[in-house]
Amino acid sequence: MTLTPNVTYIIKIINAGDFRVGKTSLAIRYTQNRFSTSYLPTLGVDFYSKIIQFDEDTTLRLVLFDTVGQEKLATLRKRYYTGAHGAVVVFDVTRRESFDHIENWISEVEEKCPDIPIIIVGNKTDLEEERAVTCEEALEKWGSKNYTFLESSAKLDEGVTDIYTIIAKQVMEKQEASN
Ligand code: G3D
Ligand code: MG
Repeated sequence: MTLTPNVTYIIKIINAGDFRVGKTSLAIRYTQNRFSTSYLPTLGVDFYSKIIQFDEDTTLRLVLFDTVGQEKLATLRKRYYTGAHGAVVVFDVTRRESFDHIENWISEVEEKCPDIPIIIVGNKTDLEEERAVTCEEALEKWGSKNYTFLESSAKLDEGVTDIYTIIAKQVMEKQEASN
């Protein structure tokens, strides 16, 4: 973590998960408070940033790194993981396949960034009628001591702030413990 004027720490958060689960939408919702229905992959932006007041004397700049269509190209993802402090692994609650792939994404994150906090997110809860994975099942599988499981809707702005507030907290706790 780097010390800069006005910002106490810069924290790099990466996202992972299948294509179209809502990774970019979550990052845009959190940093710009909007939900874009335009064709997101063409944006070509690879990170989003937001400054938060963590506690009375700590200001954090969260830098959310976003894959821009590299979900299918493992070789392109290597550089992306470098130096990450935390990871958000996303699936789409309406697509079981994306839930089944969580394991692979976690393995890759843990291989490239051993020992960073990981939050698992079931996104698109607004599509309740199309749900293919229940909250209970996901919680049972991933809500263990090692991971935090949360649900969100980038569209309705539900649960989004929690994701990044909790991961920031976990990163800071880890940092304090290692100091
Ligand atoms: P990705 O970055 O993981 O590839 P995107 O995913 O953020 O590009 O989102 C993929 C599609 O899912 C987009 O649809 C986006 O609008 C939609 N989406 C993302 N989050 C939500 C959500 O919480 N609820 C619903 N209903 N849709 C969501 P389009 O069709 O716009 O490309
Ligand atoms: Mg994207």
